[in-house]
Amino acid sequence: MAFSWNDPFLLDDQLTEDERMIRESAAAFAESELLPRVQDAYLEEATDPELFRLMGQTGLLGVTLPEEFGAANASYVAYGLVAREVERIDSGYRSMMSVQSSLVIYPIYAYGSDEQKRKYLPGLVSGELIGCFGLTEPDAGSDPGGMKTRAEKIEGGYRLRGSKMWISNSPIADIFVVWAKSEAHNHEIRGFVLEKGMRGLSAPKIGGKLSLRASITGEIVMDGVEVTEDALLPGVSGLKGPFGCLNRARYGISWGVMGAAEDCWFRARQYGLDRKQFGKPLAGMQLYQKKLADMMTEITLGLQGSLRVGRLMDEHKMAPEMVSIVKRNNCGKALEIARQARDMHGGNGIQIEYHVMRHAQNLETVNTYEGTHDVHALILGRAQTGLQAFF
Ligand code: TGC
Ligand code: FAD
Repeated sequence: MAFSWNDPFLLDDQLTEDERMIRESAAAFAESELLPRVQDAYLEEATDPELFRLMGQTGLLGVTLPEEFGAANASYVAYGLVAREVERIDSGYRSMMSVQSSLVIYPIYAYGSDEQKRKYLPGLVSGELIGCFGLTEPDAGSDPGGMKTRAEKIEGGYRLRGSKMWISNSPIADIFVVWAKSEAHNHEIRGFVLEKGMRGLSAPKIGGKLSLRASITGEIVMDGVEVTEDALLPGVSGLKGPFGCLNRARYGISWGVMGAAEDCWFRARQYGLDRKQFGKPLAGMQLYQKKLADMMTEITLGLQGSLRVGRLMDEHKMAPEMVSIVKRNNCGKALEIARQARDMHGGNGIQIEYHVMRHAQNLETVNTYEGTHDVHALILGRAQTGLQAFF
């Protein structure tokens, strides 16, 4: 049997026909719609809201939802494959997709009322509506249980006060899934669905990021936003609400970062074949080959890990700690691979048209959001010792 250097463990053979089709359409979309835009978007720190509609038309949003909402009823493995293809171009584009799918569509689907599902899901799946997810606050990042946002009970509904920080998509969002401690529910954390234009709601952009520049990030400011009872997500209370969404988004990230890492690996290999120093191709040098071998190994193992967790998710056998293993490992490995690829490109590696430094910069964020590398280490430490080391 011949060795397939760019698919060493024959990942493709382990996919169903439907999964392969979704992967191919995501790859074609990424190549034709995302790749031509990414350099300008990154340099100009500009996010085109139209991309949500284009992703929706291609069937890339909320892929795991049933067909009644216009979605593909696909597997979690298929969702991971979409993340991998989109992040092969840019982590920011995958961020836009995964916030919409796992952090906005999923909570409305899993915890929402029938009316909320009917009202919001078709538009979110088609990309006509853009969503965001507000958990993090200026003083509550790794410790979301320390949030200060409050929902005060008023006649017929709630009044929300507080601010959320570092929120992907928020300045262009139509729909805001926000988490607040609710006075009427024993001060438990509850989810609320807010809409653009509500009095007291604003979402200023956070400018000046040196990472994830193709994905817009902002705050969510809630200055006494009054909502009716039907804005409350009725189906969940406590931190397990936002974490239920994060399990899915973190899992998608574990695939996505492998896409970015593969792009860096393929580019470094090609660069080494094309570029000659000391009279021969760089790819013929031992040190260069060791780096390529490390990339191939880590990516191959990382993809197999994500595939296994995806299959377990599809069989309803996922435990959050499994997701921590692949989120943490794949993000850390992808970041290291992108930094190596930048180095292997020499001076050219710092230029936008060689792509690798953009990936490396992006992966700094991806290693931090949705639970930092170290926070996932603490989750895994607690899981095997029974001792929590968070505080
Ligand atoms: P802890 O005591 O561990 O748990 C509190 C309650 O939550 C439940 N729970 C989970 N449920 C489901 N899935 C999980 N992964 C869960 N983890 C915890 C737990 O069972 C318990 O439930 P109950 O019913 O007993 O009350 O909570 P803690 O406060 O000690 O938390 C510790 C820690 C560090 C694990 C946690 O807070 C954490 O993971 N921190 C990281 C924060 C984070 O990931 N933030 C993400 C913000 S969103 C984002 O970054 C989006 S970026 C998107 C993009 O652009 O792509
Ligand atoms: P901190 O929690 O202050 O952590 C700082 C450092 O301390 C880290 O190295 C961390 O590992 C370490 N640390 C923290 N606690 C411990 C501990 N107990 N023991 C040892 N070390 C510890 N959030 C959302 O809600 N929605 C979004 O859409 C969203 N999008 C984002 C987009 C971008 C571009 C970025 C940068 C962030 C986004 N986030 C979002 C926020 C993200 O989830 C947080 O940045 C992340 O959870 C870390 O929180 P923090 O930044 O407050 O860091």
